Amino acid sequence: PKTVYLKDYTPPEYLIDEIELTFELDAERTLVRSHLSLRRNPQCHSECVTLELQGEELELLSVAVNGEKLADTDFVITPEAMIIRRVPQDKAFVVSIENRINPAANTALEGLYLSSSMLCTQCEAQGFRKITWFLDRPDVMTRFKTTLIADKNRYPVLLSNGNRTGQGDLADGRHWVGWQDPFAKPCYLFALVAGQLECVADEFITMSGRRIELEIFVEQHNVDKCAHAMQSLKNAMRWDEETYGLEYDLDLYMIVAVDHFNMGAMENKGLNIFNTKFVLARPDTATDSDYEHIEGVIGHEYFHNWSGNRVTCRDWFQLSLKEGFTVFRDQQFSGDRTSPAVKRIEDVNALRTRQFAEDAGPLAHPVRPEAYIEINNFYTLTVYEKGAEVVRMLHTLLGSEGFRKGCDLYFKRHDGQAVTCEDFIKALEDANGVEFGQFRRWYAQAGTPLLTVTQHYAADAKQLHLTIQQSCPPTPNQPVKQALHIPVKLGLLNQDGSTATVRMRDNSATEVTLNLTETEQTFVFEDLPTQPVVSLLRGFSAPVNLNMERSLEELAFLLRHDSDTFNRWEAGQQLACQIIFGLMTDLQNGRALQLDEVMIDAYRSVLSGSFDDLSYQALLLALPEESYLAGQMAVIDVDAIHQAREFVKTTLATRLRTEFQALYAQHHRDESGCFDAGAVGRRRMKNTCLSYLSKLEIEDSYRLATQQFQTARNMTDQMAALAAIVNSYHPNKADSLESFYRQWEQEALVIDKWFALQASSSLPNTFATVQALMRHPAFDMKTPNRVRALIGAFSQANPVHFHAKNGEGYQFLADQVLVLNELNPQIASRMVTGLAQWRRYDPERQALMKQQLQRIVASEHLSKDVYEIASKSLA
Ligand code: HT7
Ligand code: ZN
Repeated sequence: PKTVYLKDYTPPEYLIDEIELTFELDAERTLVRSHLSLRRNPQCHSECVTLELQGEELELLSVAVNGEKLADTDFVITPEAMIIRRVPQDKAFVVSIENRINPAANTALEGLYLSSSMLCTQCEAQGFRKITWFLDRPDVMTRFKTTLIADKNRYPVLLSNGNRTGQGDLADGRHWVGWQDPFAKPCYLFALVAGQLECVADEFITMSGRRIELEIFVEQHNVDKCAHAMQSLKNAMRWDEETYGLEYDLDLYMIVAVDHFNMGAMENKGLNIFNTKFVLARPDTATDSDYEHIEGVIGHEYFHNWSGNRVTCRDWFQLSLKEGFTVFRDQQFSGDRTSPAVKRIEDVNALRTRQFAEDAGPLAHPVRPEAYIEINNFYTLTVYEKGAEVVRMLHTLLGSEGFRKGCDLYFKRHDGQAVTCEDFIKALEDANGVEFGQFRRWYAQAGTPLLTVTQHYAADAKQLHLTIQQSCPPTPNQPVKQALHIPVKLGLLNQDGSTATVRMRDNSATEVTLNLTETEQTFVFEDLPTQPVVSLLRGFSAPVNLNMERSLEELAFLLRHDSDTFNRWEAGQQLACQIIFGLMTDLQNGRALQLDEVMIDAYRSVLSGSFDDLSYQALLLALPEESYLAGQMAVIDVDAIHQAREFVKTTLATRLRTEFQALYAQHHRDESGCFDAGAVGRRRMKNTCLSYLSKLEIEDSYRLATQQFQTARNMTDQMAALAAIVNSYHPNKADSLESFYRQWEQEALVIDKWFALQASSSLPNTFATVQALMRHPAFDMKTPNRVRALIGAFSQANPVHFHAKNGEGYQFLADQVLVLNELNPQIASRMVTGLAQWRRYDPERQALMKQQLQRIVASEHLSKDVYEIASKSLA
């Protein structure tokens, strides 16, 4: 397959000012008629007189230029394009095309497809070319006029981008609706939806007093699960006005929820299409985390209206321009809506466990990649999450006001344009009169930098000398790394836990941001009568690994006293990590395990502390995840990690049982339907206690879990109780799973939870359960949410069983990848990532994983998606 390079970018030879699209919709035979108003791009001076339009898997009926039908000799159709040999050069012209497509056969869910009985589209990144021939690239921005025609009974609702311009009935039982989008947009933002849908409507009055109609379309049985999504949308609209001064531009904002979707949601102009998972919520069907994710994703897609739609990407290498920036914006929004401390910890946790692994493996790539085979493979944690960290660092360096000034200039300067990451940085620079020369390297250089920190306290001079070295391991195609500009936030603590003043030369403050720009730099802090405790990289001010020697006592001290909420949590994580790694060494050397009292005391003090934010307290009690611990090891030993971590959890539960029981009782009350921070926090604390207590494997805990399971009136509590039952040797496990299934059989999203919970259990026989679940009547390979719930959870959230020494997990995954490859290449290639980290394991596992990757690469009919991930993993 062909590789596309950023260095080869050239502007388009033609532009399409307008498209008139007509769809005669039918599940199996949809007719597409399109009139493209084209002209030569004045910026492009090539001599070429041909026109090449992208199109795939289309049946051509006719093509004409300026109304004259083309003869077979006037054009060529290849599997990927239509090449018209000669088109007018000196004036605008119209290309008219008629083609047919089969949405029902489209299991890849890209282009126009059938989801349950509804027709819908997904055009990002290159799905429009599966609808009709077009210049399918984001720097071609076009005004769309769309007419949808369909059977009125089967498809009473017909939606597309922009404003409704007309509608009417046709003689043959069909009807039509016309749509016009006044904003020119790239075709990846085109959307249509047709189906039997109910509309939940509301309105929003913008800051300038305009009335916007808000409409959420769902299937009839989901109408009672839209209130939270609607409220989230209104919250997001208000927040973007207040925080960025950005107002919505059309008079109508529509969201449609579909069952079959490859990702979370899509920001099509005025017509967002969402995975049902990120719309539907009722207290008894969705957990508190689901509620938070819905608000986050609704916000994310809404924020794209400016960061992505009004200002879009010049080419797909610039994807992080819209995605990194929009993730940063949705993180800010969610932090403001819930708890900034908790949100930051959750985001960093996800970044460090997942993105850092990507950045350290064979699929590592810069935030702005330089080459791809299949662009769909580059909707990655690096482009999204690391991209957001890069924007966050710019925010840190400029401060809120400076950042806002820069964004104002960016949106003003580039409104209606398709631009680059460079344009974004330039706007921030110009608005603030600063220069980010070296900082740009964050966009081009892959890999996670490592900061190695040493300190020296000179008592007589009352000075602390802090030396920070930066390095970055090589990544594919980038053997040598350059120094980055890294903002490092720092605070100092006195021995009694109070804040020490940070004095550098003539400046003093309670906290500073150090600008690390060299490979090694020493910073001197003055006027410190006693040696302070350093709190470094506060708020996780840069996406780096930190290597700084700390005693358990020092970490316990920071866990008690650090005023930075992120670093306080981080101290607890590092304390747990050190202890777990010590226990793993004991295990490997056959020594009896014993938990250090420092850990027990530290957890006791968290349990007995007084916290306004109970969600934060619950996070302080969460042990580092197995995947985070794995990321810290040279050779990952999944069994030792699991055993050592379980030992810590069980010992904490045993030693602090009274405290856990008391807190459980204190926070246990029925607040179903209540989603304020207080109620969510109480549920989090209570369920954290339940999770610890279930490790005791005693009658008392079993009773607690059963009681909660049977009486819960909200999904957070019911799911937490079921998890406690499923992840222990609870005697009622089978019955509970069965009754849960029967209770929720009709709710697909709840059944996804039921699959995922079983697939991720570390208890014996899970692999057999997974195999049985693959044959369960509710399992369906064509539904991405189900595939992620079963195959994804098993291969990505069950290290002990997926990495079973006999290789059965690997073989299972490869089998499923090959089946999925035929149905849905995007989902198939996402599943391959379970094997990508093969070099991190012991030689036996390496060989087994590699063998499955080789088997995948050698198989016939491999999609570009799967080929790229599997072959790069092996390279
Ligand atoms: N911008 C959207 C990306 C997306 C997507 C990409 C490839 C294939 C399917 C897709 N569905 C949605 C989502 C977002 O980041 O907002
Ligand atoms: Zn996005």
